[in-house]
Amino acid sequence: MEPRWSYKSNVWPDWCPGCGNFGILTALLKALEELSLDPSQTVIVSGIGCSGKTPHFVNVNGVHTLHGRAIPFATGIKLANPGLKVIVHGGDGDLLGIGAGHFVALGRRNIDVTVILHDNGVYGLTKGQASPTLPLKARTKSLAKPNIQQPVNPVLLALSSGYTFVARGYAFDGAYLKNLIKMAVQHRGAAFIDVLQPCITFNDVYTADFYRKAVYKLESDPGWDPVVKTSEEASVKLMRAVEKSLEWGDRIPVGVFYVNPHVSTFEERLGERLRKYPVQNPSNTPIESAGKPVLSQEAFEKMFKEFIVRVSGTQGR
Ligand SMILES: Cc1ncc(C[n+]2csc(CCOP(=O)(O)OP(=O)(O)O)c2C)c(N)n1
Ligand code: SF4
Repeated sequence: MEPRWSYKSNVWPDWCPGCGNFGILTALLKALEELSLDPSQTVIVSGIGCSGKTPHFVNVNGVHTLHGRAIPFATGIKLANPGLKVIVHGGDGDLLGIGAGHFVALGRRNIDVTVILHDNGVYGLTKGQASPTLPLKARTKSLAKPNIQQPVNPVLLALSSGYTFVARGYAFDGAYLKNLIKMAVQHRGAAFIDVLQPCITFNDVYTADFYRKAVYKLESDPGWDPVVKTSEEASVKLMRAVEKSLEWGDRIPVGVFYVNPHVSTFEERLGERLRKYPVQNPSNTPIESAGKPVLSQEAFEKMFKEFIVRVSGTQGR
């Protein structure tokens, strides 16, 4: 069947030939097509970096934001219009360096947003500095001396931050990555995919050859089942996922580490506190009518006074 929409934009991807970002983009385009997501109801949000260019190459709504700020933008978009599908693309410098606090906050809140990490171990756009996922003592060709910092483990950080869908893929296994993206986007809650992405220009340690030898699929163990069936088994499944997340080196697992569909989303919790939120949220609340703000000056002042917090010692002023 012909796809309903064409998701590939006319902007030419200017990544280096052979970059793993191409694999991620292709998998994303295929996933959008197979899910037949309405482009007008889908938003891709990125930060800065080579990975940050992704929204330009996809024919859905897109925002290319500031370094480390893709998740706050995505949070605002989703909470203003909970009906949208929101997907974040970011590099490991973007999401786990300058944006690390926001990365944790999204998991803690379990907002229904998918985060796709282009994990290349370097700051690609700024010419190969060591990024948060490069191991201690690793020395890529762009570093004058071996890396002096400990790495962050993205899967472990996502699990401990509260993401309710956590997976890892590999940029050059497109069919497999496409399925992970589909599952993550369909998951209700904060979803995370760590994508191993060769940067052929600056990282000669984590090459396609390195990954080809090391990567194996979690489900090759017939006993592997990452899905939490009842809330009671959540901690057991989480601990198994944590254990697997520590595996790195000669053998690197890819696949779904953990899925917990039993946790409420931030949007649902907001709806319990603000009863009108599910039907009347910022996206469908008129703010102007016939060129005038809907809220009159008097109504604004009344509302403003209502929410003033009186601080003790100010004698009621
Ligand atoms: C506040 C701020 N600091 C620094 C920069 C410079 N800068 C641009 S891209 C980038 C790093 C991108 O690395 P990463 O997020 O790993 O993405 P990649 O390019 O590897 O995809 C940096 C530090 C910036 N744009 N804004
Ligand atoms: S610098 Fe690295 S990450 Fe950036 S486009 Fe080139 S190969 Fe890809």
